[in-house]
Amino acid sequence: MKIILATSNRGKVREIADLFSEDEVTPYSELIGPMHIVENGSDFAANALIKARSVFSKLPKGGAVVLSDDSGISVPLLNHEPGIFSARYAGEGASDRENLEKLVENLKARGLQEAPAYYTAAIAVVSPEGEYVVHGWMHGRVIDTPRGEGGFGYDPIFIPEGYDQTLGELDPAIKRTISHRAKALELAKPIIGMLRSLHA
Ligand code: ITT
Repeated sequence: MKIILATSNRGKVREIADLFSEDEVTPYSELIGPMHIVENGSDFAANALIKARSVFSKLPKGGAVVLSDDSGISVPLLNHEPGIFSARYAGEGASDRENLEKLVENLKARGLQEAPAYYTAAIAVVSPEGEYVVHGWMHGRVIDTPRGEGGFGYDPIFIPEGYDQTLGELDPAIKRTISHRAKALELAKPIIGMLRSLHA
């Protein structure tokens, strides 16, 4: 089945395509060009639905199934920042590196070399038959010194529970089994399976 991804984040596209290898996964921009989507929801689920609905509404009516991901990292000792603002923590249009550096600065400003943290992913699926949202989480800690070049976003400062290396250093195969996105996509799989049988 063709799944249209409502994301412009190449790191997400890579991870989602790896986890849905049975299906044809296409980023929406290849079909309808780039879109500016205003993510003004008050939580991850609302923003995931906004993205998936925006893309769904621009596609020809019929068999399209759109999947989106809204995700971020939260640090309880920093009032759960950056949370839903993870992509724009250092300002609108900030790079992954700038956002990560702002988080490191804020840790240091509180005298913290590390702090507990968790990633959240909300995955929305929008299809002609209905809308669905599922969540996944990955717990661990953030550190004040980036390590490794793997993954994307905040991965060079995030150490998952049970590991000593950051997601920037660990094999991507490990992230594929333990990540917030992997867990949410595991729950999305039966939904996609049901839609696949309807669209076959
Ligand atoms: P789309 O809205 O186009 O999907 P985006 O990057 O703007 O792309 P979000 O609004 O969901 O996506 O913001 C997610 C941010 O959270 C992302 O830019 C990263 O900084 C961070 N993030 C989410 N998942 C991550 C992961 O697996 N590893 C590292 N950082 C992650």
